[in-house]
Amino acid sequence: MQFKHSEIDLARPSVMGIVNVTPDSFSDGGRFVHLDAALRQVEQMLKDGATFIDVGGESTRPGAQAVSTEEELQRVIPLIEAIAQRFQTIISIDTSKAKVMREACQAGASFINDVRALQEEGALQVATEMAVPVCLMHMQGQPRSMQHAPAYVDVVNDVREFFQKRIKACVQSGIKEENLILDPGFGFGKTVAHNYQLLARLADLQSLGAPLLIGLSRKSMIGNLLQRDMHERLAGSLAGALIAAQQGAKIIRVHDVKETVDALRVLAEVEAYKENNNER
Ligand code: 8Y7
Repeated sequence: MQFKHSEIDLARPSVMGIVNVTPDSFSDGGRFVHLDAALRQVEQMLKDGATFIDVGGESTRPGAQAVSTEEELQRVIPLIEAIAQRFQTIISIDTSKAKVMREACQAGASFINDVRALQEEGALQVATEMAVPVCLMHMQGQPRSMQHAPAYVDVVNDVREFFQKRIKACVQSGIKEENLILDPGFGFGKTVAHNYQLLARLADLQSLGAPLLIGLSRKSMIGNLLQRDMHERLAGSLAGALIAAQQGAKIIRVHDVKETVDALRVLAEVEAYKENNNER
């Protein structure tokens, strides 16, 4: 897959490190202290083997309130500029807003990660103009209310049909099909059962032809199943990452880069033997 300054081989899964710039993270010290901490986090993630850094300034956690465009820009643009200046990596902008997409790409982002799959006003047009790879994520409803009563006929088929429609809209708008990445959106308008049904049949989404990105790091599908608090979900998250990678997921979005890279390396070693008659 071709990015602004680099090409990524998606034959093996890559890791995307999550860097959130949301209000709780600058409760004290203000924006400069925060920027510095975020840069140190990015540096560590890159040392640990991340290929992508996903920068987000809108909280999309269940129940989260909307953020204004100006606030979102103030959160993400200085960080994207600073990352682009210091590091050689692929910066992903996690946003649904057209203006944030444009300014983030101008500041150095070369990947758009949109949990609303380019359905907000102007987003499709800007993503087309920016001509960067785009992740289209599936969400039912909106973050504020999406977990109230998620319902599907068949979650895997419904998500697949959603992707077919969005791929068509994107291609009609002029986005190259090879620049599209799909994500089932674990936790976004889905019960725990829906999430596991999707994970169990992730391979079924492969036939749409686009690389799959998945994010389940520390999510409630892990926490609820295991009865674990946020900071006790690493083992469950690693298991989920490997299950997804074994079904062909190409980009794994995580908080714990080092551990995920290690887990994927063990899988890659086994795959190498399998592909070579159990020899290396
Ligand atoms: C995802 C995501 C979040 C995901 C993609 C969290 C921004 C919630 N989750 N983007 N964003 N896929 N593509 O817990 O699963 O990280 S935010």
